[in-house]
Amino acid sequence: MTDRTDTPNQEPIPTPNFIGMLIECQEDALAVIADSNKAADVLRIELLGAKSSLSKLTRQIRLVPDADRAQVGTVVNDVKKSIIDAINKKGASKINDLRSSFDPTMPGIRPPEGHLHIVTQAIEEITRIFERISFIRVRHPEVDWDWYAFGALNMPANHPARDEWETFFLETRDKKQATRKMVLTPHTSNGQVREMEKKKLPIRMINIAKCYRRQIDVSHTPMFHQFEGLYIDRNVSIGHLKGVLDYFVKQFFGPERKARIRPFHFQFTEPSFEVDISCGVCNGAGCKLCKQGWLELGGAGMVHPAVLTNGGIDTTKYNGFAFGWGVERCFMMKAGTHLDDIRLLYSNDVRFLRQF
Ligand code: FA5
Repeated sequence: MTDRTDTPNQEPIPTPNFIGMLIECQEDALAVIADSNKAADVLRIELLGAKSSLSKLTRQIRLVPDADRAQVGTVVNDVKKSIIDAINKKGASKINDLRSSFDPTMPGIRPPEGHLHIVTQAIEEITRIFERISFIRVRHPEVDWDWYAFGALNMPANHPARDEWETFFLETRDKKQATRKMVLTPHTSNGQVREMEKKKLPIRMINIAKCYRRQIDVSHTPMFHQFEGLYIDRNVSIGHLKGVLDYFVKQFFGPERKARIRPFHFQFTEPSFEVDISCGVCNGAGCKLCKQGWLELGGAGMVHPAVLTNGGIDTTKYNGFAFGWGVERCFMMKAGTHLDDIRLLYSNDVRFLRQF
């Protein structure tokens, strides 16, 4: 498009010349609109904006004799209107073109489908397995009073056993403004006494929740999940505990995987055990993830009478067992996952997550 105002002009412009230049500007603009595929907004800026040839020419109207300015102004307005009309018409015809080429019966483009995170999938599977033997999934706080996480579990303040949980503590104030300790729950065992306080017996609880500890390496993350089983009834024995653990291992890991129970110590169970499963990465030969072919999944034991008493349960009539295992560790040990670093689960790398 020719710019008729390239050279700043201070000389008077005869009215017919100015009108001639306006008409040329209009013709150029209409030709641009006809040939261009640009959007209406872009054309509006290009042809009518402050830097357009028309605007620059209009600014020179002061060089037209005073007596003719009103007449020239009318021509300027007409030229502008014709350009605006042409741009609008072009925009409308583009939409009509699109409308006529749009076939609503064509199959749509399917958006990519995601899936639940693998830890959520594992939680759902674990829930289903325990539901089949009448355990009920419950939820308890993931930020809880120190009492439920430790005190009620037979670990009074300053008890050395608390150190094993590498806990994040929060200082809070209760209703009376007294300082009280809360914790980011380091295990799901805080749900034990909370469940007993519901006063509904027998208890068949499966509590799955987030846990937090100051730990990170190939088999530890600062946030992970545990599932806590609690069974309280009359005449519960270690045989019942072993039966439930065997049932879970066969259902979740497959009939060929082996579990073993080792004597251990927890303040809140007596006797206590740790449960290991043969490593699914090295098939028991030993690798960087496991300890000589076995990976610890969690703890278990018969609920300590002090814990039952803290939950208001009559220990002359009732007893029970509890277990608490890591969800991520269980998922890693499942046949076919071949995961040798727990941190991968939370790396949020979709190339990794899409595989499951
Ligand atoms: C406990 O937390 C006990 N509350 C378990 C228990 C419940 C014992 C009921 C008796 C009766 P432990 O600290 O060993 O125990 O943790 C249990 C499991 O949680 C571990 O075996 C492991 O599978 C998982 N786990 C613990 N810390 C982490 C972590 N930082 N990252 C990932 N998984 C973890």
